Amino acid sequence: MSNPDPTELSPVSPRISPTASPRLAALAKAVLEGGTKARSSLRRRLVGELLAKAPRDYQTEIDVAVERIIVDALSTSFPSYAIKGEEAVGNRNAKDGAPIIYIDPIDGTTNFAWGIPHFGMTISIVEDAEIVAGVVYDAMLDELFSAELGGGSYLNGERIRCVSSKGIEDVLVGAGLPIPGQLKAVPEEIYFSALKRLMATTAGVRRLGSAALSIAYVACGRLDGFFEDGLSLHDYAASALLVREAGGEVTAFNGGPVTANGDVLAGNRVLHPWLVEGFQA
Ligand code: 2AM
Ligand code: CA
Repeated sequence: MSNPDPTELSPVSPRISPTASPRLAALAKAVLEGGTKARSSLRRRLVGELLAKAPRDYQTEIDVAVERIIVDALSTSFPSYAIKGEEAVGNRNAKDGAPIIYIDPIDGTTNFAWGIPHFGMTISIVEDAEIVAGVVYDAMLDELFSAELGGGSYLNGERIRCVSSKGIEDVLVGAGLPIPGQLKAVPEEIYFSALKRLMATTAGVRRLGSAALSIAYVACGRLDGFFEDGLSLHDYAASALLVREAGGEVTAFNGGPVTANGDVLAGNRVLHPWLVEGFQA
């Protein structure tokens, strides 16, 4: 009897691209492990159980526990990489120019803390200032999104692509409803006028509560576009790669490269320029 193919022993390989690198497989395995913990821990938490990192910016003990699981899964496999987790559980520096692993153990912590079963878990690798690999996991639906630069975007092993929208009245767009202080790139009037324009003209606006999952939804065509301000690379890096590898666009609100403000506007190629117009004063 011949030896079994080692890739067949891995539960992740059928769920990512057939051409995925070992490092993407490692990210996928780590996020699935973290997902088991998050899924089994979901319940309404009362305010006394939450740590407020800033007003209305929460952390639960599960954000920390999941990040620990992910760091433990990755740190020995990637000894030369820097690690930057949102909860800073196992952050470490590395040599200048080393790749960086970004971890957001729970994206949509407010949903998670209130027991709402919609949150994402996301890990990405940035190398030479470029997002080169990323995974986003919906632990409640067991949906694993993954992408690698030049390798396409996948959802549970199936190739995904942005949809090509037709009329503006038939598009569904996700958007963040900012908490005070979250708007960094534009004044409130501009942000709310962009939202109002969508409410007046499109099929609807959705505020789902996880930027990582909403942007991944643009990649697979469940949303036509999405925008939110004040995001960090932890939140959006993997999803931005998913959209680009699915044939869509990800920019700042002004159509240029995303900056440290974290204003992220994702859309399919037809809709994206129209969304950018909504932010012109
Ligand atoms: P988080 O849950 O990891 O904090 C919700 O609007 C989306 O914005 C989530 O993806 C959330 O990520 C992100 N976000 C960014 N900055 C935030 C903040 N200060 N407070 C709450 N959510 C924030
Ligand atoms: Ca988070």
